[in-house]
Amino acid sequence: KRASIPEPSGLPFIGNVREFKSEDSLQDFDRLHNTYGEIFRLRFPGLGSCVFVGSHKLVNELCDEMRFKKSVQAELTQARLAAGDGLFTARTEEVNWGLAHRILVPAFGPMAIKEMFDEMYDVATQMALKWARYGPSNPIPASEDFTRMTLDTIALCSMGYRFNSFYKEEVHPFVHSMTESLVEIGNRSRRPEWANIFFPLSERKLDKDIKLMRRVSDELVQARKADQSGNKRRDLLTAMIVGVDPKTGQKLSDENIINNLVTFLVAGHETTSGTLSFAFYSMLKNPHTYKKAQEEVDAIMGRDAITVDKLSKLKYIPAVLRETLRQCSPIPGITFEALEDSLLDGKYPVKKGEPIAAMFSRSHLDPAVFGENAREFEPERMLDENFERLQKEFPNCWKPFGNGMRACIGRPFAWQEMLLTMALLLQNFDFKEHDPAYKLKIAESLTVKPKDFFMRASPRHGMT
Ligand code: MNH
Repeated sequence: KRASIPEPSGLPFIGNVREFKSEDSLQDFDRLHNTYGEIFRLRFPGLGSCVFVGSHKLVNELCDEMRFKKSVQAELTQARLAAGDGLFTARTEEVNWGLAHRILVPAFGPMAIKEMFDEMYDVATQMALKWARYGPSNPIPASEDFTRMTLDTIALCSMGYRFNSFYKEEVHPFVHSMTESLVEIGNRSRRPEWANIFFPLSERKLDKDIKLMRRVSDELVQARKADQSGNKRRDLLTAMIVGVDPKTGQKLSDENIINNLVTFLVAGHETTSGTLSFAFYSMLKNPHTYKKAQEEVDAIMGRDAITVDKLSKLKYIPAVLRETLRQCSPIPGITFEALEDSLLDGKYPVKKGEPIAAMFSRSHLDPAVFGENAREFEPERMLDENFERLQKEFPNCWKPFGNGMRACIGRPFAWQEMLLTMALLLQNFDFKEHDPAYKLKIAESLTVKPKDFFMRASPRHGMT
């Protein structure tokens, strides 16, 4: 009882590209799922095809590492121009993935992350001071400032480098090149390789931007290696320079260290920033959740300094973050491929190697798991006990950090940074929407985040 995977009819030469016509592609995917069901295939001539799945049941099947693996194609192949065989863009079979994974897992462990707390606090406080000075009548560009904060935080914690984004109107040249190259990497992934010859200016600019990012990263590595000051920093850069793989006894090459520095800077900030913006957007649209979150912070922190220990006592705020990541995953889908020709759901044939995208933007809203109110923001369902029960009954129903051995290595880092930021902000400010009529718009690059989202902040304790 084989079935064929539904496919919208395409056009010669351009295939299904016309399906992407809404303000953002998430709306297009939602529409396609509504039309074709929880699985369909799109074809992009010159680029190949991709199967998209949007139900919990099918996503759960893809998470089986005996049958499927992470697929590095399309955008991820293009991203290799900048990040090479860094952890995110490496194929699992590449020697350097296993090597860097084994060396870096301990560097992202609970002790190491705790040690980064003071530097995270340092950067988060810079943002809070800026917001205090904005005062209650100026709109705060939430997404932009969260991006300044998360970028400064990952650079400071991972390699001891200060971008000082809160002290500059202009972004740092590294950040400029990173943003520009991500756009071009996106453009490149939407055209066949042979067409690049028609974009010589973009190609040259991309090359220049990538060279700049890699030169800055290289300078950081060389500066650290040459540092004779008895500097005892134990950050990710140190781990990569001195770390020895317990399995092979090998160390990382300079080339691979640079690939991973670029990887951390990119992967380590957009996602965290997007989650914080979505969290504040959702809380402000659902004021009872905002009130509960602030009451929790007041009960646990009072007006005292925030500590790692106090963060671990929070119950509701983690639920707010989990609920945010369920509804608005900054990485709205990840791509798998079958290890062998295979049948999905026992009936849909897929060929070995064809990319299959697990769309969390859809599967995280599956009524079979989350009920008829799946599209409502309800942090209660994500409180520890409920969250555990849900995951037991519906394995892989919440996957914002990816799957299995290729899951996010930065999760504990992001979690601590997000809890700290939420606590610090709710402790010190009362927030309002800048424009109550604002409806969520999505900005897309490699990740998604809110576009044009502004808030107002009144200092609560005469903070100056
Ligand atoms: Mn992160 C992989 C989501 C924060 C560094 N991350 C992934 C994947 C998802 C993801 C999804 C899997 C991608 C795939 O299968 O193709 N990451 C997030 C989210 C946040 C996040 C939602 C914040 C919220 N990530 C961070 C931070 C860092 C980081 C912070 C760095 C400090 N992530 C990575 C790296 C990988 C990754 C590195 C690749 C890991 C691997 O494949 O070995």
